[in-house]
Amino acid sequence: METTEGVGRVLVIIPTYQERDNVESIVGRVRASVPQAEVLVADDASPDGTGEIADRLAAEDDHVHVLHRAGKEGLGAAYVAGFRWGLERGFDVLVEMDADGSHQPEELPRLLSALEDNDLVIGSRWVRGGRVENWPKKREALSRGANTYSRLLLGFHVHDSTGGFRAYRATTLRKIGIDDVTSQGYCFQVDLTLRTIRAGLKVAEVPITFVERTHGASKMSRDIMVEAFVKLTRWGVEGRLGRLAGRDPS
Ligand SMILES: Nc1nc2c(ncn2[C@@H]2O[C@H](COP(=O)(O)OP(=O)(O)OP(=O)(O)O)[C@@H](O)[C@H]2O)c(=O)[nH]1
Ligand SMILES: [Mg+2]
Repeated sequence: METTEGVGRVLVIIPTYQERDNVESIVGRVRASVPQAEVLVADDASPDGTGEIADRLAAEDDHVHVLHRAGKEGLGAAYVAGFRWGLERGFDVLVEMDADGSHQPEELPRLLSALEDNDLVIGSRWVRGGRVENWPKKREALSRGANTYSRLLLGFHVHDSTGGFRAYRATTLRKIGIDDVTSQGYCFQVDLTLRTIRAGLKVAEVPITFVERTHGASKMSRDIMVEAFVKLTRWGVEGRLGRLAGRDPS
């Protein structure tokens, strides 16, 4: 069996909003795939009872925890709260993973072993060996387009900077600082990628198979896409102006 000893204590953070039909299965799969890791479900008071199901799972298993948040504040805010929870409790590695089954817990051991030589490991759909299952062509084009845009504009070499299946060392999060992160959707992932690279830390991409959700509804919205486009463009322009003026863009 794969161990996580090489990277220390691992916390897998799963943000949830209206994931009643997914939460039990995803938590169970994480516990089976990386038994040493602990799980934190960060629920934004889902009206469908996701938080109560998570409470039951936590009562049955001391490696499962629940962070109940007052209301829906977005993915970024849920992760920042989850990271803080884990950093305060001395975890060495903080993993981000969706609840909807798109990110497969069985691929986690590969991400964690890559973290032994890196500061951030991103599960990537858009490197050799990575793929998506059951995604409409439109979603694929959007994700590829957003990633190409980020890469060209921000000048980094990451192929899936919007991807949300990733593992951070605690030292990485402490160094880049999370207290002033306000980005929410895909933008949150790009924001933290950029911070990690600008801090001079090592980022690796590991190929994953991303599976479209089969239960529940997507929380992806027009606002999230607009936020990503506006912020990415701003960071790109600011970075270029900074370089022109001979300043460090960070
Ligand atoms: N706590 C919390 N979790 C959220 C919020 N918005 C989304 N999530 C969770 O974040 C994860 C990703 O959201 P999804 O709706 O799957 O978004 P997506 O993966 O971009 O969209 P699809 O590919 O269509 O599923 C899921 O586990 C959601 O339940 C939120 O406001 N608060
Ligand atoms: Mg999803």
